[in-house]
Amino acid sequence: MKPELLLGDEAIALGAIHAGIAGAFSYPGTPSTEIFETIVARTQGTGRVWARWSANEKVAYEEALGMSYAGKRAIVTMKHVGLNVAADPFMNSAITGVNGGMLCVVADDPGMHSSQNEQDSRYYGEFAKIPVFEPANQQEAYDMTVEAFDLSEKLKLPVLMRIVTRLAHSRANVHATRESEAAKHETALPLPDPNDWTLVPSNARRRFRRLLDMQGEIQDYSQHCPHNVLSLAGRRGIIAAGIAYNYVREALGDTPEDSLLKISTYPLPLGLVRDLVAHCDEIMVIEDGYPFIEQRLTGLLGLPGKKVLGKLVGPLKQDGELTPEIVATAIGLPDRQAIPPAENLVNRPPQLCRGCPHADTFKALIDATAGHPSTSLFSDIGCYTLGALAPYKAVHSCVDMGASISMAHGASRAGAFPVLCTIGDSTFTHSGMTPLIGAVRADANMTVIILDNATVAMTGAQETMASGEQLIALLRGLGVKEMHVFEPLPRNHQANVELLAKAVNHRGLSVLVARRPCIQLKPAKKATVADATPKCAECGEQVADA
Ligand SMILES: Cc1ncc(C[n+]2csc(CCOP(=O)(O)OP(=O)(O)O)c2C)c(N)n1
Ligand code: SF4
Repeated sequence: MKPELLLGDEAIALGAIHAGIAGAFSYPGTPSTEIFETIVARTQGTGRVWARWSANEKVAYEEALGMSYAGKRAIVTMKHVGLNVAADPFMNSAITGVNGGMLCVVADDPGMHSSQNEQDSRYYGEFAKIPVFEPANQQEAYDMTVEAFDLSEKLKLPVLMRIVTRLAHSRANVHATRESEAAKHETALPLPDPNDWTLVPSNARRRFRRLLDMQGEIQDYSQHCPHNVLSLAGRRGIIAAGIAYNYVREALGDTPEDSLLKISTYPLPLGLVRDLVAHCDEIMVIEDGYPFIEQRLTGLLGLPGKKVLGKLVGPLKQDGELTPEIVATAIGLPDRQAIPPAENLVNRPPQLCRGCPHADTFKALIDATAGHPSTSLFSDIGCYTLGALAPYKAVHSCVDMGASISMAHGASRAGAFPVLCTIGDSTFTHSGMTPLIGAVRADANMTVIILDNATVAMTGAQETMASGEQLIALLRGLGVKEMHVFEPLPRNHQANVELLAKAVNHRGLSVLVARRPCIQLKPAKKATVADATPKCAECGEQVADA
């Protein structure tokens, strides 16, 4: 079979299809988005795989868990912070266990290329006490995905796969050798015992005991997993995990003088780690993300008689992403310079596209609040977060998805005035609806501006859950009374400033919807997703001169 040149994300997608998944569940987030998109592209029209974006990662996880309960294989994918959102079902699914094989793939982003933190998902795997896979390259990403489903079904536990940006978004040849296995999983497994899945305390205690009792079996799998490889040579040992193993191999060549332990599964293969430590005087741990392995190796008191290097005592930094150059220097090879970018490539700071509807909303907001020097504007996460940068400099906080509305509510209760928040249509259905219910009930003194550009623009224009009149109906259903729609366009600027100023001065909650499609949407999509002429939801009149 001819190899295919695949992104790490694409390799995982192909592995999941070949493992016989019946469903893929996800909420977009860089660098994980392409896993789901590849599954959709490669299975479209076959009727074999259900794949629609979910409202958020918790929903995606639970949908996958439901499919697993019903006896079919399911994959759920997300970026690292998505697992915070899905943490509740994630932790509890380790107690219920799974029926059909279930794999959760989480893409970490060391270096924060497009994220608000660089948390390391391996801690979640240890926290839930389930097996974790960390592929070192695209071929392993494919192979391990298929193996993860088999393991999940064997142990009746969910399996976590942790990847990082560089693996997700770089390409290598992949031999997809397991295609024929998909057919074996077409028939659903029998339904499980409901007592195992109903986590009332008596059942949960019994199931947690089962999880604890299985730890030996999980450790045994890790110990014998062929993806963990120990080669003993010199008295310096290097432990390298995931993609960091590639960097080490690139630096050391094919016949390294050092002893080398490649780690690709967790819990750590204890026997292999012990053998390396016994053989070596000095051990260097190289891992992308937090010093997860290093910390477990040294514990509280260190390793008597051994020198351990890595991120805790150096030479590696605890923050940022590893690169082949950083790793080579840490190992003690002569400094290598990364290939510099072409001279004619200028550094371009992120900014809103020219003609972006969010830009017109921020311009109107700035003018509407000009008389209020103590304005607090809580933003959310999306393209509009760029309202924090020049020339707008209008945003005062951005913490996590959905936080704009809840933080604004909290600030208004502390007496802050005026309090505004901006939230995109996708972020609103992801996690903005619940805090809005609270703000409506309490008639919080704040102004919520929902930026309805009819798409999930920031992650590549995926479909949004509610836009146009659907969004208005949703807001009405949540009990919003004071509500207006405006179209953020330069020609509407003055009318929009007046509308916003009125809302800001209104005592109590007001909700405004800035409705205009993202200019990057294809014209056909724009026409179908946005209602042509926005009408004010409150009075029914055409807004401004749209
Ligand atoms: C928990 C979590 N999941 C996913 C993401 C990735 N992400 C950032 S913003 C965003 C949604 C943006 O859509 P929207 O709110 O509609 O704003 P737009 O970009 O369209 O302006 C997503 C999915 C994230 N940062 N955090
Ligand atoms: S992609 Fe769309 S929403 Fe994002 S900055 Fe560009 S025009 Fe604005």
